[in-house]
Amino acid sequence: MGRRITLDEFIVENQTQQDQASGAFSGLLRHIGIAAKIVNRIVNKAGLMDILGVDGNVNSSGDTVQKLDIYANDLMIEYLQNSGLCAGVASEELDSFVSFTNKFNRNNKYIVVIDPLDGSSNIDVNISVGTIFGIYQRISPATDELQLTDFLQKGIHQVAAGYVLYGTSTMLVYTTGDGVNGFTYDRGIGEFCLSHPDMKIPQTGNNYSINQGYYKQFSEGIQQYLDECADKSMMQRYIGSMVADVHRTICLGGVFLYPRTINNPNGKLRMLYECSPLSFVIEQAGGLSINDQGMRIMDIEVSELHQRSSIIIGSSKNVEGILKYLE
Ligand code: AHM
Repeated sequence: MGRRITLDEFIVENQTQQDQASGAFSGLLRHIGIAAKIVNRIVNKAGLMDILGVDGNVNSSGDTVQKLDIYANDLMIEYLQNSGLCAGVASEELDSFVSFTNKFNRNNKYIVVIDPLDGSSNIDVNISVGTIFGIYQRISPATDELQLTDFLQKGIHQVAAGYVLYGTSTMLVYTTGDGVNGFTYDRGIGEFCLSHPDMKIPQTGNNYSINQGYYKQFSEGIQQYLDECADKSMMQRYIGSMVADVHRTICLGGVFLYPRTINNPNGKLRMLYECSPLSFVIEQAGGLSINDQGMRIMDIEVSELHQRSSIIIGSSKNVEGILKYLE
């Protein structure tokens, strides 16, 4: 077996091929990779440390905070700050964005949006969780303070996005707008190694992924679509960790849906931290991502940090096939 390219080597090689990839941008991706290794280590031995269970608080998005959410959040922010390459971060776990004010960071042109530990309610029962990130260029001049508008950007303005899946193996998958590549963590050498070059989602697939328990809360159109899936005996698969459900969808084809419900009339998932980054990845892999009104997620205006959205994301033919059921 030949030697595999490491994430660092891949980033450096790509940096020379891409105009937009300055050294700073590549360094930022590398630091996300380093932080992911540490989160991975902690997630792996969470049961041995006193970091399972709830923290006792509710975050800005209204979710119960797990101890590991806080741990992953603090760690990611610390690494992004120490990278000296990022001007600030908005996290699903924080009410507001964080501006890095030290002299190494304040003039940087990139900002990061992050869901440090997606699906964390699954962690206590040893089910896969993930980290999701998106990188944007700031809008405000690098000499000024960061503004809220630096973060309220549509998905199409992302310069990179990706996720880390802490699953049966740990994978980092990312795009810089030139296809999608996946790296599997090799514990023996402590490196992410290229294992899934140029990932492509099948154009169509037999899996559909949705929380079927909300059936009665969905619109009539979504209910009809689900009835049709059942009539065709399609495979229903739902982990309840978006990263894991979307990763399976990329690998096998099919569709992941989190439509509006009565309890979540705007959808549950967060535009900045979950929907936009994963939409960028899936589009780059050849798939589609829309909301349940048929609008492309990446084109939707973002007016608040914790804006929620419905989402239908997956193989192009599956997503196109759902359009006729939407209002
Ligand atoms: P979290 O950020 O609190 O972990 O919530 C996000 C998760 C997603 O990973 C997943 O797709 C969804 O919530 C599951 O929601 P539900 O339990 O309503 O099906």
